Amino acid sequence: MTCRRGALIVLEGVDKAGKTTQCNKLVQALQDSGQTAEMMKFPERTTKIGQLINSYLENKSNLEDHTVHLLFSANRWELMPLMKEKLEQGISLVVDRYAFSGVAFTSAKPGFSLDWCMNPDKGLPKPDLVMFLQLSPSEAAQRGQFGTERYETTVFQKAVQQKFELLMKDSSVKWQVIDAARNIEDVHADIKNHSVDAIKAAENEPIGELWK
Ligand code: Z5A
Repeated sequence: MTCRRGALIVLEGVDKAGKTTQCNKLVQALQDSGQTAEMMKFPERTTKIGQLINSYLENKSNLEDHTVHLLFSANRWELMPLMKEKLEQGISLVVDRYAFSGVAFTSAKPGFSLDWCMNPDKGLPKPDLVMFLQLSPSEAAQRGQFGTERYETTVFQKAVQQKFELLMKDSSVKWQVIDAARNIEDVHADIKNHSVDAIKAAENEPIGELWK
């Protein structure tokens, strides 16, 4: 590695918590302050695997539950070389959902253990910071109706939230809970502060392996 590496920063959270809004603002703020930063999101719907996932999420096709879980994971693995390359070039990546969404959404379905769900993502680049945007169901409801995609129901989202809470107990991952009920600028200021610290801390550290 010839330069200081970039940091892998992930935003997770329930539906409508503001993940996409905050990822965009964070990348802009980092760039404005002279840092090299780019945004990525999962699922990345443009690849061949991503197109299968997109069709499933839009309820245009059905896939068996184990199969779709593995496709979500494969969608991360297919972008792993690019992610590593960018991090090693000193580019910080701000990522909208990652393996934690993968595990939380599938394990909220009947018959899936957390452990089974975590296995396919073991060894992916480990985030230097995962910020969980916390928002209650009633506050989320004030941000508009659920859309028409699969998983967008109150009951399922509550089950997902509980799975995220289990994942956050894992101290091998650096979690930071963010109160996402505040206005966009206040949430952004908080996220930016944590991110600047994470970028500094990651500079001289090797890229870790998730859940290994
Ligand atoms: N999924 C999976 O099953 N397995 C996996 O491995 C992965 C994902 C990676 C697609 O997600 C689905 O795939 C998702 C999980 C599953 N299913 N669900 N549900 P997606 O990321 O493509 O889309 P999304 O997750 O449905 O987006 P979102 O959660 O609805 O939105 P968000 O990114 O958290 O929020 P936003 O778009 O930034 O903001 C939502 C609205 O709130 C918008 O009008 C904003 O202007 C407003 N907003 C944002 N912040 C605020 C504040 N602070 N105050 C007031 N209003 C605000």
